[in-house]
Amino acid sequence: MMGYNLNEILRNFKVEADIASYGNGHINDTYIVEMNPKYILQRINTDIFSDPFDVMENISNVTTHIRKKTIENGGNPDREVLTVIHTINDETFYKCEDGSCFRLYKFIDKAISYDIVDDPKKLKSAGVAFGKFQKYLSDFPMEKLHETIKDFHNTPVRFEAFKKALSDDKASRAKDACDEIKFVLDRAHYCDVVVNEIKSGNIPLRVTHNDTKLNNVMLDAKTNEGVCVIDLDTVMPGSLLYDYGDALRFGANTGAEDEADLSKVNFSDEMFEAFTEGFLSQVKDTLTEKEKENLVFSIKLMTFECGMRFLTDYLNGDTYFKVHKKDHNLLRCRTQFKLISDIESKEEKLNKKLNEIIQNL
Ligand code: ADP
Ligand code: GN1
Ligand code: MG
Repeated sequence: MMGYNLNEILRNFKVEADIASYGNGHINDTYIVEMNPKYILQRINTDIFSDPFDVMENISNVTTHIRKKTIENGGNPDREVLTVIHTINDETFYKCEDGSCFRLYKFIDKAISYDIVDDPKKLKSAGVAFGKFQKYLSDFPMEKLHETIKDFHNTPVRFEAFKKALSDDKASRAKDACDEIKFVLDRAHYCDVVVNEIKSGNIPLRVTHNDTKLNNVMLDAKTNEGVCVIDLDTVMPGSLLYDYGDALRFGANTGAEDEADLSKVNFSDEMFEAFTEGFLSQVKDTLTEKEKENLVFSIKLMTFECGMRFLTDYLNGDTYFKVHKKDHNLLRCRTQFKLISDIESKEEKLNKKLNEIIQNL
């Protein structure tokens, strides 16, 4: 909240109320606006999203599309899709004199975004919500979307960034991450599997969310059903595998993403089943053979990519992800690599279970 007069900023949205920091996002600055009804005020991270206009145009178009589908299907558009509140000048965000950009959303009430769950029903609900999100956007004109972060899930490009961070070693930390660096280098062959299948046309591009962390979906506080998919900054053309793999990277972790005690970090078979059932129930009609073949691999890939990004940021001196403690990015990287080892040790079993689920869809 430092440095900004948030009430002053809010006046540009014709609202005035109490404001407090909110949520556990790693990217944007999020505040709750306490009034009736409530709102979410967010400062867009323009170091990461260099063109906020493009971001907000994507979000406006995508939410308009989902709103229409929600109404057609008898849902509640005020709750089941983000609502962007315009400024008094009818813009989708407000730009301050110093260049900071703020947006205002309707607050999704009586719903929870979880950082961790131990109830498979909740993860299944998240799966249904993320699957439905893709389904609703399956006829969205993909060419309308801006690429808000270039090469976001291009794992080979992420690998190059990692190698550069390693050779620059700006923060002199490479010596403290020898095992983690080796872990990445040993798995370099994971990087281009999905991008190559996309390039050769074997895996289709779809409109995807690209950041399907469990805390980017709101679940109903009473029923635990999925309510609304949020954090739409990275909605771009991508692979269904990115959304599936990333959601399980986070949601099937028995520990927190930054858990220091790695004995608490395991890949849960039960959560894997629950999410897979939920997600595939929504996308089963469009799923291709190549996508099916790579579902389990995609969990490894997305976990690898994310762990490598945390490690890259650690080596660069913590310039991307928000950090709240010493070696935070290294701790996060370690949990991801522990998950990968766990998945690698039971990949066959996971694929067998997956095939059973697919057969029963
Ligand atoms: P980041 O990109 O930093 O992750 P998010 O858009 O995910 O930012 O917002 C951070 C957190 O704020 C979310 O995990 C959620 O808990 C809360 N949040 C965001 N938008 C809303 C909303 N419209 N209604 C209720 N809570 C929200
Ligand atoms: C960031 O914004 P948030 O906290 O939902 C990141 C994701 C990572 C995730 C790791 C725009 O997600 O790509 O997977 O952290 N978002 C961006 O927790 O880089
Ligand atoms: Mg988020």
